[in-house]
Amino acid sequence: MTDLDLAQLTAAALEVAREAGQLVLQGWRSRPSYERKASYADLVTEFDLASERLIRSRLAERTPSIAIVGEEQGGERSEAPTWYVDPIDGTVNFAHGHPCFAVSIGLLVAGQPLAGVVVAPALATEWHGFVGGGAFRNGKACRVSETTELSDALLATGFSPVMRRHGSPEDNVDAFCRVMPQVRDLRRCGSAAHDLCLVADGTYDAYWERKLATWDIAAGTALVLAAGGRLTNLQGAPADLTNGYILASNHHLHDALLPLL
Ligand code: 2AM
Ligand code: CA
Repeated sequence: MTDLDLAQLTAAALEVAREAGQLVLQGWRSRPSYERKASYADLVTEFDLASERLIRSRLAERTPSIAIVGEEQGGERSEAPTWYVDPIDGTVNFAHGHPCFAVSIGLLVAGQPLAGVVVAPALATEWHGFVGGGAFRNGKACRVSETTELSDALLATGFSPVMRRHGSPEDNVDAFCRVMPQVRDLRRCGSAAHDLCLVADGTYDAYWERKLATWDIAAGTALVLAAGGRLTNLQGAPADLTNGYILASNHHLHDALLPLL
């Protein structure tokens, strides 16, 4: 599909994400001030902005031929190899001092997630990998789980601010209520990038969400695929990372979950 050196690109992005993670960690639990973007639940802090500036300048030095699209500064979407940067995924958590937030950098080529790095500095945990090259958690190879029964499964989901706008006909609450009684338990931790990494490393057996942004999921979906997982939209068709309706699973539970979502 591509003659990019995915191992080299992933290694470069991991170093950049680590540096951004250390920058962001300095602001964690400092009660950073924030501004509301589209809604009361869609925030930006000075650390989101500083993290994206740092990531952009480092990526431009290290991988000058790869385009960049970031949550805070935008960029041009195309079929060409592009880094999708979320300088802090889980900004609401970050702003409230909750540890589930991450720096996320994913590589898309023709819309397909091929490589990803996610660094969660307050959890001292990082994931990296690329499709065909495996996935790694803190440097150790990881894979999706082997769970085959919903009753044995730990799942995760989320409610993006777009989804939660009052009166949305596509409210994820209905799906949450259908899945909850069928599974061992269901988490909602507020960072899509982190949730996807926990599918990739076998902690969660599956994760779904609606209306995410491409930068929320570019890295995490690449890691799920690198770790042997399955990724579709909520109808079982190929996932479209531009509209952000995704189900990521360990394969075994995928077909049982689709009708519930
Ligand atoms: P963020 O913190 O980078 O904004 C919560 O379930 C998830 O929704 C997080 O990954 C969060 O990412 C994401 N999210 C927040 N605002 C969003 C928006 N306007 N569109 C899509 N996803 C969003
Ligand atoms: Ca963000």
